[in-house]
Amino acid sequence: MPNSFESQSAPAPVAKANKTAARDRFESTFTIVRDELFAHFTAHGLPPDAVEWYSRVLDYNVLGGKLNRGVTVIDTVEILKGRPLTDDEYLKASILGWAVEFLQAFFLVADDVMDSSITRRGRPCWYRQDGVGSIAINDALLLEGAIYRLLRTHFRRTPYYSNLLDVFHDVTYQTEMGQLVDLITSPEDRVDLSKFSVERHSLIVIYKTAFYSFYLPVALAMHMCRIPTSPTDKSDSDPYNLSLEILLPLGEYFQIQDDYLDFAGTPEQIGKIGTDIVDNKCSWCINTALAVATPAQRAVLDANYGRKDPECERRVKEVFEAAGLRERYEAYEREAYKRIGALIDDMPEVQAVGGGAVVRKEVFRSSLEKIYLRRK
Ligand code: GPP
Ligand code: MG
Ligand code: MG
Ligand code: MG
Repeated sequence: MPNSFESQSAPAPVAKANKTAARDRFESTFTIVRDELFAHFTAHGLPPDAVEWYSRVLDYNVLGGKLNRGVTVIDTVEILKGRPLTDDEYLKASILGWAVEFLQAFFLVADDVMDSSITRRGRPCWYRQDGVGSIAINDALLLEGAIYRLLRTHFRRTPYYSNLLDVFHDVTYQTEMGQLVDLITSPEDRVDLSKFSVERHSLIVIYKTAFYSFYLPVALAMHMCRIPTSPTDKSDSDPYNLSLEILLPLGEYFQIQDDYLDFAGTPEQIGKIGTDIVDNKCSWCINTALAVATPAQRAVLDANYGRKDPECERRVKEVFEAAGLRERYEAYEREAYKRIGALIDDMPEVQAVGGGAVVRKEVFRSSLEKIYLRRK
């Protein structure tokens, strides 16, 4: 009997082909970004070995992912404009898309060091490559610096340049706040499962993931389409606040998928070896298991969670299985999809927000469909 995931129908071939074409077109613009950044390096008189190092940093860390965040910027600009983009609009949207992918690369290089991860996107983590080690910290910072080069080159003369800078700075800071809480909730040497809670988990994942993965691509597209902000308007009528009401729950759902796949996904499938159990992470899995564990199971979790020992990890996984985590996750995913779908349904079809610009709920529906039932 197939479980409910397997029995879900696969995306229609045409939709899948469109998705691949959109991703390929976006990927083809990477050379523009790459060449520009090299030219800038060279103009500073950096020697060939430095340019070569930078080239490896970019190719290894910016490419190889799903590119969902970058493609979302382009998709959203298209939805907001309600027509195919001109070449200039496409280029601008793709530069913003790459800027988001550089932010993601910056975070992942640094996160893998902090989480002592082993593989990423099916290859060793960058810091574990021969001769890299702690140079990865500087490489992460270079990836971040590249964002502001790209923005300056392509947007300095646009009236919304400062909006782009603000949103990148705000979202980066929010992600770092989330990463801080993630890290201090999972000390290596003091495992105390009573410190975990669903409230703490929710705060961690909204800050460390939702702002940069879901709000950022949409907010950049909205700025590019000149949807006005109302800095004094904290109410629901501000389109950016309204977007957050959908995109933060969506990002929370996405990180819960990530937490679940850390336990249930195979490395071949997710491209990384899960480390949450040995890293003592306050993940959806441990919180869910703690809520239903019998006293005996709780004792096993207390004795084995967060220990750098494969046998301890195996015992924790056994409790996760016995606690029915797979079924509970399926139920969670169905509930999240329905709940977020209802939030989108309840929005007005089109929000007129001045200057003729509109926010359409298709923006949010498209983000939800991109991640529903994802297995990598
Ligand atoms: C995902 O956490 C969150 C990030 C990658 C943001 C990191 C933020 C920094 C400021 C560096 P995760 O550790 O669960 O991701 P993964 O499972 O991909 O390692
Ligand atoms: Mg990690
Ligand atoms: Mg992490
Ligand atoms: Mg994870």
